[in-house]
Amino acid sequence: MLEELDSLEKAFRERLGTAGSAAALEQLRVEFLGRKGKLAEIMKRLAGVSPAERPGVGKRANEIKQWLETAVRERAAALAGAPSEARSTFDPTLPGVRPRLGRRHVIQSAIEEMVDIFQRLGFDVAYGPEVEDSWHNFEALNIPADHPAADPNNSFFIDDTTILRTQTSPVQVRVMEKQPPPIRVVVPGRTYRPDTVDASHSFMFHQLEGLMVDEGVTFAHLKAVLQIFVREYFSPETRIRLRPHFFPFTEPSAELDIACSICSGSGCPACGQKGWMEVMGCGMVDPNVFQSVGIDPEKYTGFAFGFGIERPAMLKHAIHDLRLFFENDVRFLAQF
Ligand code: 2U9
Repeated sequence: MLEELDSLEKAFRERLGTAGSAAALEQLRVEFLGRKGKLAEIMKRLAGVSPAERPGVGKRANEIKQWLETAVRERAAALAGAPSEARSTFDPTLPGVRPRLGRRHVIQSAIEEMVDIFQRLGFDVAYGPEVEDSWHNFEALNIPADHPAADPNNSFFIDDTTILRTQTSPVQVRVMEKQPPPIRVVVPGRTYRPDTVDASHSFMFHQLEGLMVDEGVTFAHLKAVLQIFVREYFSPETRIRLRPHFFPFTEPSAELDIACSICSGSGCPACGQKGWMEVMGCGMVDPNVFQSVGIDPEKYTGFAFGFGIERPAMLKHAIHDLRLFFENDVRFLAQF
């Protein structure tokens, strides 16, 4: 009888795998577990088994009964969740669940808007590494090792010669290494300086820098390009002024102010009563920079400019605190 029980279990196993619907499974259940089923038939004959063997056979029969019942239950559950059944409960006429759409970050939108203006003026866009070697970040840009900008306290360093870039200028150096003039390129991207965070400073901020190199490029070209940029980005009436300044990588150098976008130049708290707001630095590429990338400074001249993205974006959108850009508060970000 133990053998009969074993072969019953085996037969059930084989049939279970092929029971592909709830109806087929029910048929199988009746055939094996029903009142007149195969198992019941064997159990009926239990009384005829010798008293010595009876407990063993009874125990085995019970085990098989329990196993069959569990297997039928599990198979029924699997069939209920199967795709063929699920399809029948799907109603394609019900309205869908609308996914929550994200949007561009306001800084990314500003970058795209600015880059678009320069692209229309014929500039290409270039990107480069944020982890930079100090040669591309400092030496090639005529920033000597004893310049305050090159002080290890003024950058995040990885080792003696590897830092997080403090400006996007190393990318223009890489462009000049790879490509002969004429060059017209703008470079947007993240930059890093160990500044204490406040309403107008952050250890990470974005810059956009530009470079044009060709024969006969002059300061007049620089002024025209920046004038057009400012009128496009802020408003067509925006006036600019250039003040002499010093940068190691440009000579001569200047800072560019725009007439205050709040008071149009008459003086207000936003511009500290000056009527002007400083927005960027610029100048003619220093011959030493050309020399370090193997461009002949006797043949070519060039202009360069650079500015932080956050400040013009704050002016344009009347944002008073730079930290808002980076706190990831959706209530703020969803407004742009
Ligand atoms: C090369 C040659 C020259 C890029 C320039 C500035 C002036 C400048 C600062 C403004 C505020 C950076 O965000 S900020 O701190 N930048 O004033 N940047 S000229 O000059 C270059 C760049 C690359 C090869």
